[in-house]
Amino acid sequence: MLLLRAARSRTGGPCGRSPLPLAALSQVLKLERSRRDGVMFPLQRLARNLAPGAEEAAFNLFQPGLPALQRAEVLFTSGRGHAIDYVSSAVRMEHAPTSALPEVCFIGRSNVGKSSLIRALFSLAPEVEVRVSKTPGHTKKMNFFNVGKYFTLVDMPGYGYRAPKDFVDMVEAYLQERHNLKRTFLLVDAVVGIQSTDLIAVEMLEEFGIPYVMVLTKIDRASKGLLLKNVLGIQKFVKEKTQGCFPQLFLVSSVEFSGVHLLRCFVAHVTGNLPTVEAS
Ligand SMILES: Nc1nc2c(ncn2[C@@H]2O[C@H](COP(=O)(O)OP(=O)(O)OP(=O)(O)O)[C@@H](O)[C@H]2O)c(=O)[nH]1
Ligand SMILES: [Mg+2]
Repeated sequence: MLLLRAARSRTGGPCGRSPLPLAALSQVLKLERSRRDGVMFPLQRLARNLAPGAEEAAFNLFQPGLPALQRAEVLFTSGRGHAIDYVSSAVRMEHAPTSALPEVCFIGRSNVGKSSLIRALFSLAPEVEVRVSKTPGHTKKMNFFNVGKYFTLVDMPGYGYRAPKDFVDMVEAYLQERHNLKRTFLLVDAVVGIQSTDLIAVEMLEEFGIPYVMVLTKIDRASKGLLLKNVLGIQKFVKEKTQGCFPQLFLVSSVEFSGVHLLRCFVAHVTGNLPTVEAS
């Protein structure tokens, strides 16, 4: 569940959270080179472990330079005249806020790390509190956030274990009816890879013809070898079995902030707020 803290906390009041280490690019840039690359571009960093001559195309499709990452960070940083706000929650489409803004949503198995990732993306707007839980099935409603006048981000309840019983009705209706939906982020646990319930989500997205992106979560929990194995397996799956999935995977750790800066940039890009993204 997501709660908006009092506006006064924005100025560092009693409710405010201070930004976490590595939440801002300025902190990441102070790291030594290989650690910095791992935080900013975890997938490309992993590609260094590929066998010589291996196909690398799917590792390098979206690789923005520092100026684009910095422009995206500005969008994700709240300030005077640029509020990042929790809007409302809904269990049915009739209750979803009407929005003309471009929208992105985050779906995936319960406990895969959707709310944690959104909290990491919003870490430079400490007044927005995104609650996560050790027990699966925490998020029970669709939660809508506006990022200034630029785009809306939606946190979804998870499927699988203890999912709300009307999850399918809720998310299916949302995916079919939400005309301003620009991209769906399908989160998959990097340690265990694609599970049978994830295949149901993939089938749904493919059937509806909705453009989506796979995000591998909790990469801090996977060894480099396991991560590479799972990445190669999922890349093969995406290439052979999907039409609507973006061929590049996004790797994230909401604990270590790996991939979070790149994902902010991709969200800004797909919502039309960063039309030109120069390569790094
Ligand atoms: N190590 C590690 N743990 C994570 C990461 N992301 C999330 N977690 C943990 O995973 C658990 C579930 O995280 P949530 O963000 O609540 O998962 P969710 O997908 O929103 O779950 P539902 O709301 O039930 O659908 C929590 O205990 C988090 O602390 C990560 O990147 N690394
Ligand atoms: Mg959640």
